[in-house]
Amino acid sequence: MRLKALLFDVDGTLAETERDGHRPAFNRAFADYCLHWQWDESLYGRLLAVTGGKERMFHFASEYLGSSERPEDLDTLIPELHTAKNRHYAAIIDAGEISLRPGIRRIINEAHKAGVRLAIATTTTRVNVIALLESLLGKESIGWFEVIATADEVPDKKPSPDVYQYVLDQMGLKADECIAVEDSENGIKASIALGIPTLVTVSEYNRDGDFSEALLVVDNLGEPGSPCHVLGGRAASVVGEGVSTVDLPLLDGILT
Ligand code: XBP
Ligand code: MG
Repeated sequence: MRLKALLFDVDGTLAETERDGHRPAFNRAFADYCLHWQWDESLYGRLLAVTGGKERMFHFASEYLGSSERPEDLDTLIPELHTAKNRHYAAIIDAGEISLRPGIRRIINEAHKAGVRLAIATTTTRVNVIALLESLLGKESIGWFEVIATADEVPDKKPSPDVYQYVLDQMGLKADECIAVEDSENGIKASIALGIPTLVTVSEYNRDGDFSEALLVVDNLGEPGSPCHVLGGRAASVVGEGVSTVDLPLLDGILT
């Protein structure tokens, strides 16, 4: 098999974590601090253009608050809000309110069994990734990922390619031996900058992104009885419209 590793983004890719996970967690943290900030679904969609929870709050404070509404101690406040937000996020995950997207458990199990190496390449904070993996894939799944690269290891966030470079370096892999699995334009910019072939599984907040550089674009990875749909990508014509699930033989076949 030419395919040596699958490199997974987290938010939007493994699970739809943004609308019903991070977003309400931010709002609960704002309420904890008696801030009258409220991120509704549509505002949050716009704010997602900024990757990283702390960066997103700084951006909101500078672009959406008038100078009289803007707290003076933002440099102290925002890290505290972020810690509170991540605590609320873990509680939401623990309560079982978020599920894996279709086909994710299947392809991770397939790769694990076939000896295709696995890694995480995300801009999210490490505690959030561990909470999600342990809760949705099981505690043992942490050991299946050879590298879990997060904002804690790599501060420069996507679309910077740094997190992917870190993963390739740690695993001693070349870009063309891997497939990155992403859901967003910022994500694919990061992977494609290094020439990593990228499978895009479009998420609810990222339907209109520019995915023209993708190897393949699908609506999800599909499950037996619940087929996925091919939306585009360089390999779309090779794969054809009849494909119902994205699996390892399919990915290996289009990695040319
Ligand atoms: C998603 C993000 C993150 C999360 C919030 O990144 O942009 O900022 O919205 O997580 P990815 P933090 O899709 O690469 O996982 O608050 O931990 O930043
Ligand atoms: Mg993502």
